[in-house]
Amino acid sequence: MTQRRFPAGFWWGAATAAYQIEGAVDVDGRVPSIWDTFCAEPGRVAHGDTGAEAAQHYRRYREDVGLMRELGLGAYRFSISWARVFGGETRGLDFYDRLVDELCAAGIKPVATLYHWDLPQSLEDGGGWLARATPERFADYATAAAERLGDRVALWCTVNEPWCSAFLGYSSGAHAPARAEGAAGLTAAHHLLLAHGLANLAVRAAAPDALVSCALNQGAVRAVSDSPADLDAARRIDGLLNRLFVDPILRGAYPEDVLEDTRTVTDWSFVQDADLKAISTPIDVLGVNYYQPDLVGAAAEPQTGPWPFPGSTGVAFHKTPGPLTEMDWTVDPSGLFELLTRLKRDYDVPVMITENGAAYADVAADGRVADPDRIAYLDGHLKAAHDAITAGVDLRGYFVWSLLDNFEWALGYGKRFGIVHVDYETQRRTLKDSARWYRDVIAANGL
Ligand code: IFM
Repeated sequence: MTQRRFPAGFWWGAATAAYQIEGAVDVDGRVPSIWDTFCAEPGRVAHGDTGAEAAQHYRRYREDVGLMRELGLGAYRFSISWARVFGGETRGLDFYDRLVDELCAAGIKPVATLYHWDLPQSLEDGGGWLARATPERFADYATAAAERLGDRVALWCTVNEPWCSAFLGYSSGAHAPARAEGAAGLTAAHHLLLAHGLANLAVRAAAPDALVSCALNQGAVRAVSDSPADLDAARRIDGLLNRLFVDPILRGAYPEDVLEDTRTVTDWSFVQDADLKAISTPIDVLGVNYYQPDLVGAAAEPQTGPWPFPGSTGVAFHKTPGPLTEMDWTVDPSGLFELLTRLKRDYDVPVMITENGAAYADVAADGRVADPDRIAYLDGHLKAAHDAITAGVDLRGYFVWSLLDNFEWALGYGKRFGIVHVDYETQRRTLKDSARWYRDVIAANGL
C-alpha cells in the first residue's frame, strides 16, 4: 500500500543538461563554448574526456523521449545550449523545437533551462560573466528562445547553479573558464543573478503565460560544533552558498552579513542601481538542486591556493557521517528536509526540486543494471521531500538527476548519475533498476 502520496498534479521529472548529453558539438552552426575549451586543455578533465560525443542525445532524442514515455515522466528538464543559438543561429533552435514537440506529443511537460554552464567562448573572450555585457546578451538570447518555444515550454529555468558558474568558474578555477581569480567570483555571481533577472523579464515579455524559475544549488549548512568560531564559519558558508543567491531573488537585497564579510576583497561597485529590482522580478517557483549537507567549522589557518568562497577563508569542510556515493558525497536525506523547511520558514516560496540524485559505479550485465544504492538514495530523499510537504512546504515537483549517464564535467564519464545506463561504446541505453523503481513511484504518485 502506498504510504506517502504526493499532492495531485505533482511534477515527476528527470533532468539533463546540453553539454553533458548532446554531443554534436560541431553541427548546425554551434559555436565553441567554454567547456569545449576547458576540455581541450590537458589535465583539466579526468581521463581527457570531453562532451564531444557524450550520449549523442542530439541525434537520439526521439529514442530518449521514448524512454521517458516508458517511465511515465510527467516533465523533462533539459537545457538549451546558448552556443547553438549564438549570433542569430536558428538551426540550434530547430533542434529544441523538435525536442519540445516530441515531448508534447508524449504528454511530457518541457522544462527548459537557458544556462547550464556552456557560455559561448567568444563571450568569455569579451570578459565572460565578469562583463556586464554578458547578462545583456543573455536577455536577447532568452527572448529568441522564448519567442520560438514559449508556446509549449511549461517552465523556464533561467540559470542553473549560478554558485558553480561563479565560484568554480572564476574563484577556484576548477570548472570552465578556469579562472582562479578569487573575488572575481562575486562579480560573476552578480552578473549571473542579473542574467536571471533580465531573462525572467525577457521570457515574460515574449511568452506572457510562462512560468519562470531558476535552479539554485542550495545546501543544508551545519556547524561542526556550537563553538562561536564554528557557528560563524557555518554562517559565512551559508551566506555565500545560499543567501547570496536566494536573498536578491526573493528579497531584492544582498544579505548584509555577506556584504560585510566580503568588503575586504571587493567594493561591490559592479552592482548598479536598478539591478536588484530586475533580479527580484517575481518567480513562480524556486528550483532547488540538493545532493548532500555541508558540515563546516573554523580552520586554524586561512586557505591557501584556489578557494571558491572569497572573503571567507579560515573555514574547513568536514565529512558528514554516513554512506558515501561514488562522488564521495554523504547520503543524508535529512539535509533535504532541513533545506526545504528552511526555505519555507525564511522565504515562504513554492519550490521544485530541480535536481537530486546520486552517482554509483553501475555495471550493465545481461541487459540489466542493479543499482540498489541509487534506489535507496532516491527513496530516502523522496521520503524527506514528502515529510517536508507534510510540514507545510509548497513542493511542486521532483526531478531526478539524471535521466541518462552523462559527462560529469571535470570528472568526465567516470561518474554515472543516470537512471538509464549509457554504454558509451555502442550508445545502447538500458533502464537501471532505479528507473523501473521510479516508474512505479510515478505511477503510484507516491511510495
Ligand atoms: O552533473 C551536475 C549538474 O550538471 C549540475 N548539478 C550537479 C550535477 C552532479 O554533479
